[in-house]
Amino acid sequence: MKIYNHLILTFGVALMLVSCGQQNQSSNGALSSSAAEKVYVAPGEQDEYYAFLSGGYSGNLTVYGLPSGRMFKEIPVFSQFPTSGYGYSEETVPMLNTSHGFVPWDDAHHPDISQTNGELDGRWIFINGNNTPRIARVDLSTFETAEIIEVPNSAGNHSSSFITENTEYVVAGTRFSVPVPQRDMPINEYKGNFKGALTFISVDPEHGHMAIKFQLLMPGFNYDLSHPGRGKSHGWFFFTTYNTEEANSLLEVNASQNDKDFIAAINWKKIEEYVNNGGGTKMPANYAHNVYDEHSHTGTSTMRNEVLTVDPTKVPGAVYFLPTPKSPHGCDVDPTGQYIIGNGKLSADLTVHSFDKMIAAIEGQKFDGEAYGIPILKFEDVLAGQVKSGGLGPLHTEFDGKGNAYTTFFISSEVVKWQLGTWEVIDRKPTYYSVGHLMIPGGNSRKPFGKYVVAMNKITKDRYLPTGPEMEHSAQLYDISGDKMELLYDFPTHGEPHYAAGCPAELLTSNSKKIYRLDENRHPYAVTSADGSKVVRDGNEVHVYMSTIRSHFTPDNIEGIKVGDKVYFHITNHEQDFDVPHGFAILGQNSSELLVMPGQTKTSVWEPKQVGVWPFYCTDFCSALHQEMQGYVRVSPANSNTELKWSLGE
Ligand code: K7E
Ligand code: CUA
Repeated sequence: MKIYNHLILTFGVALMLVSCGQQNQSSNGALSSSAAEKVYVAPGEQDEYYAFLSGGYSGNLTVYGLPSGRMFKEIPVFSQFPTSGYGYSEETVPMLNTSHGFVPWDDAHHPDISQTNGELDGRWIFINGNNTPRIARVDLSTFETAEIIEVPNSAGNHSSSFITENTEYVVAGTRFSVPVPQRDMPINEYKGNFKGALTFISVDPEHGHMAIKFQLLMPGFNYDLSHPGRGKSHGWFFFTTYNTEEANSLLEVNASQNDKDFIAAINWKKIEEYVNNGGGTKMPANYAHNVYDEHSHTGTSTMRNEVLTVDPTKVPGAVYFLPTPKSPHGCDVDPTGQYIIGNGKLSADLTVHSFDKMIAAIEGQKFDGEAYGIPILKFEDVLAGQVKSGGLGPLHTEFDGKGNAYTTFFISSEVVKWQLGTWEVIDRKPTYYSVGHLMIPGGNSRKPFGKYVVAMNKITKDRYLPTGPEMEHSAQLYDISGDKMELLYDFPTHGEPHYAAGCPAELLTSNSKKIYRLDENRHPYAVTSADGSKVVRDGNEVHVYMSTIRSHFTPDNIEGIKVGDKVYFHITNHEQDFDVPHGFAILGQNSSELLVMPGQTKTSVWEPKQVGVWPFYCTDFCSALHQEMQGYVRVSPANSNTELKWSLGE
């Protein structure tokens, strides 16, 4: 009970600090005019970096330019998106299929760009869905979601989606431990019975296709964040844990009892070898694997029914626990792969573990007991150093590649710059307010681009004109090219960005697709020439093979549709010029409009419920005669004999 009171007191004081801090910090005054020059990208000029910010509860990924903070695109990933028809068009509905049925939303936290030899290669970006555990792969030539794989035996897929240094694996770690396999059992029998699945998903080096290689069934802790080893520690993966108490109720108190939780160090190379030699246990599972094909412009969903699980105690030398104070959140590895930083969110100090010391302790067999058969190393044996930061509530750390680290502090609302090796604090700057993650382009690779850091703040309050009770979250851009950080700019963000990933613009611009080639379109309902347009009835299903070009639909008059029909509009955009989409909308459409890219085919289903003559039109202002880009569908009573016919220009 004493601890309980103490905690309440600590949180109370912390909360007071948050609110006082915010009131005092709001008058930071004007910045120097050189700050304005540093973020000004003149009309017609382009940004130096891309930044991909997770959308949190928007389920999507947003694309920004740095240093301007201009938003370029919202990429729909886990959420339906009427702007393009994603998750509404027949071709993209399968992308959101899961073992729980169609799930048109998720909570997306951590984007990570693919790497080769520990450096960003700009081919794909991965992102996790927390709520209904999924990992998505977005193609960085099209900026579209190319694949989504569901993660069975997982819950609150949070310590995800981080990749190894040659994109061998993307990991998905469970936040909540659950019964594995899922079953009906009393919640208070959690302790010792629930499991935490850490899933290693292999990535095909050529096509990027994902497949679950194995799931490590760990003790029933909460696995919060993770990062891969790199350089000397390549082959290992590190995960922070909290709730090593295995509490199942009032976690704010009951999961804060232990002075130290763990960072789990996983030698995935060793486990890979074990499973390649026939190790592991196949377990029935049920999960969806959804793949979008760029040539048929169509997604397909396949249900998988088996997963390979590994008991960590069966692979000696593969898994160790590193004691880490105190309910650590972020788990970050420096560019050399030597230091593993645990951000104990209830501690003021940062804990830095040494990879070399960890290996020496393992070789010396110096253990401090075990947890569920997994050896625990001694804190002092693996500790490289502690950063006496003077901040409160450390969450996440990034690196500039010049020997410095930058850590966010949620409670004291600041970014603290410190030096690797000396653990000395060099600089600190306030954030407005309550910062979560931060991002340096390439900051979690062997080669960071240490010019800017973006801080992603949880509370916006007075930074922008008020917009009622709900304010968008706010990011801040700092110049980190000098010894001291310089705050340059605030910009609003969409949803709730947790983490972000960034890269130099030229890594992506030369591969960015401009059109889909019509002669490569293999959609089964595509019309690749306007005279191929037709309307085909099959019972009460009607397929309209329609094409678009500035500024008409072919056909634009259709008769013979009846109430009770299910009408499939398959729209092929015949444009072969960059940035000329056409849209399609029809009155009473129960899904959404479609936005069809040049050379692409998309399908919208329409089930007319009322007799009449109903217009359709193009939703994207595509030419001076865009308003003329329209047509009519005549809908007759269900029992009528109106002849099916279609035309253009008659
Ligand atoms: Cu928001 Cu990485 Cu999900 Cu910390 S997590 S803030
Ligand atoms: Cu096509 Cu407007």
